[in-house]
Order: sequence, then structure tokens, then C-alpha cells
Amino acid sequence: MKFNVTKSSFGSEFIFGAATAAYQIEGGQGPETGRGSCHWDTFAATRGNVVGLESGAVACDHYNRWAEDLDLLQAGGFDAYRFSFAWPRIMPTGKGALNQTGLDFYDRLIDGMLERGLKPFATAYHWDLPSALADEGGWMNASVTDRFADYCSVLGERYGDRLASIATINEPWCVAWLSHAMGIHAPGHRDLRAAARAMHHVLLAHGKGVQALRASFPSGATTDVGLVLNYEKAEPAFDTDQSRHAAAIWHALYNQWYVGGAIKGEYPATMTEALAEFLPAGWQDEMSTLAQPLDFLGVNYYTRARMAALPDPGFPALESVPGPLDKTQIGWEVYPQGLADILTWLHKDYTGDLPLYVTENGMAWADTVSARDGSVQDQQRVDYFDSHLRACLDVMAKGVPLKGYFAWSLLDNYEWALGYGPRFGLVHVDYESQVRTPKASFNAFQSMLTA
Ligand code: IFM
Repeated sequence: MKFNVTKSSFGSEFIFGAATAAYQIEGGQGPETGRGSCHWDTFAATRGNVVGLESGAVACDHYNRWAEDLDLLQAGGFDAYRFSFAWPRIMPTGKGALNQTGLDFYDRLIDGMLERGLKPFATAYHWDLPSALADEGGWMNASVTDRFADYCSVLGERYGDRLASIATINEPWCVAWLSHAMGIHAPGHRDLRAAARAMHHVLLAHGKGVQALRASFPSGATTDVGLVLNYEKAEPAFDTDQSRHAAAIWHALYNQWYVGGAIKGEYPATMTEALAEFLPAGWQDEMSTLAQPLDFLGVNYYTRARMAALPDPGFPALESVPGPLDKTQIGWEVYPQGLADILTWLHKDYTGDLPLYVTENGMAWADTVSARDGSVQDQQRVDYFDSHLRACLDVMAKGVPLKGYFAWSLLDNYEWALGYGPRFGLVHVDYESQVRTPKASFNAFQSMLTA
């Protein structure tokens, strides 16, 4: 199985990578590691939150198997590895004392990338908030923004001379809305006031984090600093004004809020009106801190949302309606045109010449290892990547400054509230034995990248 697209059509500077996140793969939580507790540990331990009460306690044991995993990236011909630092591994209580064992782990990991010719693309925060900060209200409490800046200073000072890039926060929509309004991710709140506060604080933390990183880099460091946002192409489920309105609300709440805040220092007026009574007092005075100059914007894209109106007075009065297109293991429609539309919209309305990266794109499938020959034949995923890479080429031909593409994910891993059932990896992981098996989609990348 091969891709139809070729590496050369992206140009010699284009970066191909694969992505992961600390909580989803590392494990390494025993007392000998010095890692502190995070809110996903306790959320996962609470019945009803995660399928099968599964947690990241062991995950892919990447904490011990990182060298083997970096070898896979190198063998695949990838240019870069997108990984995240675990805040509670570096600062077990989210502030103050540092964990030397954790700091050393990331030294080994980053040096291991450099030794293999892989560019380290880091993320400071991919959802593992230290429990001690969760106890203080987490993202609802403005003080978390200063704690995050302190943490970024540690990262910048220690690793800034070796990173190719660092993003402050992965998917602020998930940090705020999914976790504080929908209750699906830790800390599991379903509360508009909590959500509105988190929506603002997560971007304020980003702004302060950018300032802290730049101020702490060793002199001469050339690390790019950016932010990673997730997008769903919001479309009306039905040909009605109500559906169009519902799609516009979802677009504002999901897509416009975060890029508007971080790039222009502006929130959509429809949202600030709807959430006025819940936003933290004085939010308007902090907007210039949110909008720090960036070196890149990361775009995570998986699917579209087809929205319909709900006939009640709540906010937001809408629901998503399953669409007719092919779906992945977890019901997400395969819609590559949405990636092209989002990249084009961002470039035209917000980011202009700012480099864009697709920092996550991929699909879940219930992959199995063949008993006959030990292979994993994931043709659906090969087709998914091929069609989305084609969408990238299409927009690049029209002038969108897309500089790289990261597949989600290098490994099958912990898919948050869905546990270990959904498999997103280029590489299959047997969670009992921890044996890694590259899938056909990995081989397709390898053929393209090493041709
Ligand atoms: O697994 C997640 C990742 O942590 C963030 N972006 C979406 C992926 C798939 O749901």
C-alpha cells in the first residue's frame, strides 16, 4: 500500500513528522520516577469517566521504551517528532520544586532525537494538569496562568537550545469547553461559568507562556514558539436558517474563539455576549497579553461537525448530527476538504504569512495484527492520510504557507475518555507485551519519505 502523493511535491523544506502526547504514551508513574499526580489520574480513577476505568499509568511504557520509539521514527524517514512534556513529571505539584529525574528523562529524549536526526517539536501542555493546581481550581483560577508561565520558563531555560519548536498548549478548546462545559475530559465539569473562565485563562496562559519561553531561552536559541489549535469544519446539518445559525455558533465557539484571541486579541462578539456573565472580570484588559507574536500556528484537524438547532433557550442550543460520509472507528466522518477549507480560512482571515503546520491528523480504526503474517493492514488509514495530504498540496498550490505535517499518532495510545479501544497509531501496540508492530500506514510513510 502506497500513497499517491510524493514527498518531492511538498518541496525540500517541508517537514514530515508523527505526534504523541505524554499522558497518552509515557506511563512511568511509579514513585521512583518522581512524577506527581495529575487531574487525568484521578478523573480516570472515578467510575463513569473513562471506558473500563483505564488510565495512563502504563500506557505504551514510552518512559522506558523511548529509544525503540525514536528508532521507529528514524526508520520511517520522518524529519521530526512532536511530543509533549508532562508538567507533573517536571514540577510534581505544578509549582516550585523540580523533579530532577523527570528533567533528565526529557534530556535523554531530546538528545535521542537529535542523535537520530529528528527535529524536536515540543508541546508544553497536553492536558496533564498537576493535581495540586487542580485542587486550586485549575483552569478556572486565574493563578494557573502564572504557574504555567513559571513552568514554561523552566522548559525554555533547560531545553530551549535543543528544540526546533515549542507550542504552549495543545487544543485549548478541549482544555476549556470539552472539559468544563461538556464534562467529557478532566476535570469533568458541566458548567458555563467554569467553561468561560477556562476559555479565557487557557489563552491568557498561552500568552504568558510565550513571553516566559522567549525570555528564558539560552542566548542564541532559534526555537520557534507557537500554539496548537484544533478545528472542526462547522457545517449546517440541514438546509435551514436554524441549522446555519447553529453552525455559525459552533464555528465561533470551537474555531474562532481561540485563533481570534491568540492572533488578533479579539473574541467573537456573539460569544462574549452569550458568555458575558460568566467570563472573569476584566478579561478585556488582558487581550493584548493573549495576542503575542508567534512563529507558527499548529492546526489539528480530524473531521467536520454538522450542526442542527435545538429548540430550547440554553446556550449553545445546538447538537451535532451524524453525516453520510465514511466514518472512522469512533464515528468521525472522513472529510479532507474540511482540512483544505480550514487552512485556507485561517490563512486568509487570521494568519497571513505566518507559517502553518498540520500538527495532528489521523484516524482511529480497530486494527488487528494478522495471525497469518504478523502484519497490520490498515488500508482505510492509508487512504485517509493520502486524501488529507492531497488537501495539503492543494492549498499549498494556492499560496497557503503550510510548512509541515504530523500524523497522529506514532503509536496506538490512550485515547482519553475512550481508553485504549480506539487505535490511532501508525504503529500497533500490544498493551500486554508492549510489542510494537508497524502498520501498512507506517510503511506507506516510510516508502514515501525514504524513496
Ligand atoms: O488523541 C487526541 C489527542 O490527544 C489530541 N487531539 C486529538 C487526538 C484524537 O482524539
